[in-house]
Amino acid sequence: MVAKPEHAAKPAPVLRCGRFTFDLARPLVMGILNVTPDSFSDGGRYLDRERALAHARQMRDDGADLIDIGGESSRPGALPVAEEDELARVMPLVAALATEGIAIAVDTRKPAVMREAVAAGAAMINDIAALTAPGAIEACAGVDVGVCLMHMQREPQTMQAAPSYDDVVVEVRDFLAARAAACVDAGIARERIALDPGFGFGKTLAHNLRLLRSLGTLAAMGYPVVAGLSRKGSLGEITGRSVDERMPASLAAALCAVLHGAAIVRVHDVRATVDALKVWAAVEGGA
Ligand code: 7PM
Repeated sequence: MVAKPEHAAKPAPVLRCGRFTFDLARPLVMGILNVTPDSFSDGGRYLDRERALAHARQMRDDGADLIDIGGESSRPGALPVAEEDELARVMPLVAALATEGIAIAVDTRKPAVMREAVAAGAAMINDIAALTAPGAIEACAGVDVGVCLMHMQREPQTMQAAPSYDDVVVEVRDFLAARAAACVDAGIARERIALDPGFGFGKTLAHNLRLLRSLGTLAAMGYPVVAGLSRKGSLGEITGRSVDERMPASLAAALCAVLHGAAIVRVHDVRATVDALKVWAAVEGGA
């Protein structure tokens, strides 16, 4: 066995998502596209669609590396959305924005939506159920799409009723490790997998804070870690602010997540987050 010289060039870590290869030397910003019922009421009105497209382009201009587009099915307390409604709401946006060269993540649990999204040029599938639906792994294998595997305890309708763990970090880590292994076994390349502890998905404030402090433990599995804390309830609990007043708390949370090892932050306020990360990078770059 030949010992590797200490100075041997280590391949820079990357995340491959379709035609995009992201350099993980700096944190990535995933912008959340607003497709709430009030701003996108019937899933097809021209003005609603134009507004969503304009919002996505603004986030791209503000420095988002990826734009996450989702139906409503992942919102805590939300009822499942019919497949045809989800497709009608999401696919025109995916097709238009992917054509413009924007890296699009599609937030879905449904294999049929995954397949259509990939066909329309989506770069990543972001699944709050970590590809556990029958056929979901198969929909993402054999194509070059990236996948974000998220941990969730129970279902969105009931998950915040009484979240409980013996050890939240161990349970989240073991679940994500098992899901990543299932994906690798199915032929999804390691470089296409990201992991997410799922802040707020069946977690109390104390659980979320422990997970945030332990992102390094998750990152040690060798996959980039996604952190989604933007505007979430835990930030409201800490600050007493309503959801539309949580931008400063969200910035602090995103920065904390990066300091603890997150490679990707999923945020609403792209421009402010990019500025915060630039300051952090300038400080670290001088070290
Ligand atoms: C209402 C409440 C609407 C909460 C939407 C939400 C995550 C996600 C969501 C996350 C990944 C939100 C959530 N959260 N996907 N989808 N990680 N990968 O705050 O934390 O956006 S939905």
